[in-house]
Amino acid sequence: MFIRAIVRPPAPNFSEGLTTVGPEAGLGRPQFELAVEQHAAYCAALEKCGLTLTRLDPDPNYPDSTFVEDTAILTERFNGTAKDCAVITRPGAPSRRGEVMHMRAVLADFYPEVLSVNEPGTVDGGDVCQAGINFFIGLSERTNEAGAQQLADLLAPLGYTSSFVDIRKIDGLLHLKSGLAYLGDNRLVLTEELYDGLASDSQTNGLRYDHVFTDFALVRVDSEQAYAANCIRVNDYVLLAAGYQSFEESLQERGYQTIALEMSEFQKMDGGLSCLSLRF
Ligand code: CIR
Repeated sequence: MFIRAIVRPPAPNFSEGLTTVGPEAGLGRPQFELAVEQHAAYCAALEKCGLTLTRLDPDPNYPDSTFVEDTAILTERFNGTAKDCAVITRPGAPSRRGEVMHMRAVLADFYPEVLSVNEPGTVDGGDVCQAGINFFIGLSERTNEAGAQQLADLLAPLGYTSSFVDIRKIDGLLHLKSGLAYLGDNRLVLTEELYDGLASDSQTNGLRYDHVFTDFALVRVDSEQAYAANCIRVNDYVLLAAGYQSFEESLQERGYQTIALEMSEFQKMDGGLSCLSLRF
């Protein structure tokens, strides 16, 4: 379960952050006021889930800093034997590296020790998906093998296992969690693209794709609903992007209470729902 979250509202120059979407994709540039409104609704949803929020000030020095999830890995408290921990990442995008300095200071208020990923490793929190005692760590444009290995080595003595998932050949997936989410109850959500991409890659490396997700029930999300796969289970609710009716219904049919949130302005900056908070 989660009891707290750290969030940081977008700064007025939020639209100057990194994005692959571009105006030509038809989504356009984000509107700051609307992003602030959407962020406020997101925070209210986290509070409805029972979380106490630490609200950091917007930071115009780092236009992408509203995507706090990329700066740290915080473990979910669950009924297991593994120990809680906090790891400060080393983001893969050079323009985002400085974001971690402030986050380290913030986390020091909550954790007696804050671990770190160091050079030459890079890790974005968006590539790290905890599923109980196991961490799925995406190898991506942002997270390299050295970073993934460092993170796995930090987690192992605390009682966690790690599995690496190579998404570098899967088009359109910035982070592993852009296409993968853990719902609890031993259930993973994943996009068709991720599922099929891992399957076709496995033909070349000789691994069976389902070995990556052995023992999990899988909820596959159709291509048209793919953006919504980046959902988050927070205690009694699943938060997901608004406008993805069939996926939302499939969650409800499985017994989840859902909260749908407008995410358009963050989507324009390649951001998903998970990346707007660090939950712990
Ligand atoms: C970036 O490219 O770093 C930001 N514009 C978006 C980061 C989104 N983070 C995430 O999905 N974990």
